[in-house]
Amino acid sequence: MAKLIVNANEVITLASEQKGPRTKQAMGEINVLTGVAVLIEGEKIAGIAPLQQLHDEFPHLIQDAEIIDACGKIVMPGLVDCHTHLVHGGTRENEFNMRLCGATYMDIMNAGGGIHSTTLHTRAASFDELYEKTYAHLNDFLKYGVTTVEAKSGYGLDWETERKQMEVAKKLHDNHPIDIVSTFMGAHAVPKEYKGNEDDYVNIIIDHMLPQVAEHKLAEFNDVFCEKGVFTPEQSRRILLAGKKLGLIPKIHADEIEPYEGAELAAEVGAISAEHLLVASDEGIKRMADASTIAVLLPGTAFFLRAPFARGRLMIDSGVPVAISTDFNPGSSPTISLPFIQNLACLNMGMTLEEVLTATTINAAYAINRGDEIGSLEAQKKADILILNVPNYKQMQYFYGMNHTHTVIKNGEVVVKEGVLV
Ligand code: IZC
Ligand code: ZN
Repeated sequence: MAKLIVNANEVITLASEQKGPRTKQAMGEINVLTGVAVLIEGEKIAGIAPLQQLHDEFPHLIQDAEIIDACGKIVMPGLVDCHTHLVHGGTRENEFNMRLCGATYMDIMNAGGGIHSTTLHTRAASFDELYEKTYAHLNDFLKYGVTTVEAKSGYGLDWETERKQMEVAKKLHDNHPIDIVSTFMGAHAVPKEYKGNEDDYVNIIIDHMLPQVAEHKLAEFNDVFCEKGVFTPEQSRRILLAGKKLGLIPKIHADEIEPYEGAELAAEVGAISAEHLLVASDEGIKRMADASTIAVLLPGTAFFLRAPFARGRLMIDSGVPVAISTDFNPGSSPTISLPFIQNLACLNMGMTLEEVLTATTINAAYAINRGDEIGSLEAQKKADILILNVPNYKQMQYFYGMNHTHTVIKNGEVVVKEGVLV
């Protein structure tokens, strides 16, 4: 049966003539429609137009469509969270307290905690334990209006566990309403066993892990933590180019803690995106703009690590397409609230209310190579649609720290109603 959303005060479509990720002033053009209804057929959007026009174009569909009354609220595309470390064992609240007492993220990691701590917990967890824990996290994402999530491996640092993480993500993609897009991140840290022999681990990733990821189609992207004390730009380049040869699209954790020419490397290897970029150089930003590399900015991490925020305003003005994401992970950003991240981006990276919507929908979709399917409300795109409990989109960020999600429609099905999972 078709569905028809009526009585929306605003329908924010994010539709545009411009194909590809939005840049510069196009990031601010979100296309706010009034007086229109949204018609859904099966998993897809059939049309968005004034009711009479939909009646004329789709008489049979409209006739017995189920009516969803938006009651003066706003309608927009489902949010896309394009950078998370979704599948992981354990939590790291003790490290949070250590950081509040003065320890840094890197101090903790170098002392064997941080990513190494989560690796121990993820190795120890069974497939079913990881599946159940992550399923609960996904329910929370859905209640906050997120309908697609990218998920990185990288807490195994051995093949068996990396594979387990990606297979958990795959099963969740099949069974949970949220769509999951997988990224292999064997190069998230050098496992303790390889301290002093870092290149041996790099060779294992290149010769052993990447070919299996590609052969078994366990991921679409290949990500590296290019950071002082983790992987050098040279090691990162080798890993990313080896993956690219196998069809895995490069992504980079770039310039998160210390400047390391990660943005420059992303542009050089043709990465789809460079992520974090807290301390990216002017030259790196310029090269990303020239190469159309998407900047995936993660202001929750800057907030939680009390680090300087990425220069989002400068990146947009320089022509870099910007997406924003939670970076959901147990160390540097344990939140699933993409609406809160939108708020941080407005207040700390100089982005406008319109730009943060673009950055969490259509540009985020492009950052995971899904720009043709999701991220905007257009005929023939997936019916991933939110009804938010505000009368206009400007109130979303104005009433901050709240969850305005009222209804979530995923693949044409109502999965959250009045804020509650159905
Ligand atoms: O578990 O600390 N930066 N990877 C790179 C992270 C943060 C996640 C973590
Ligand atoms: Zn990350």
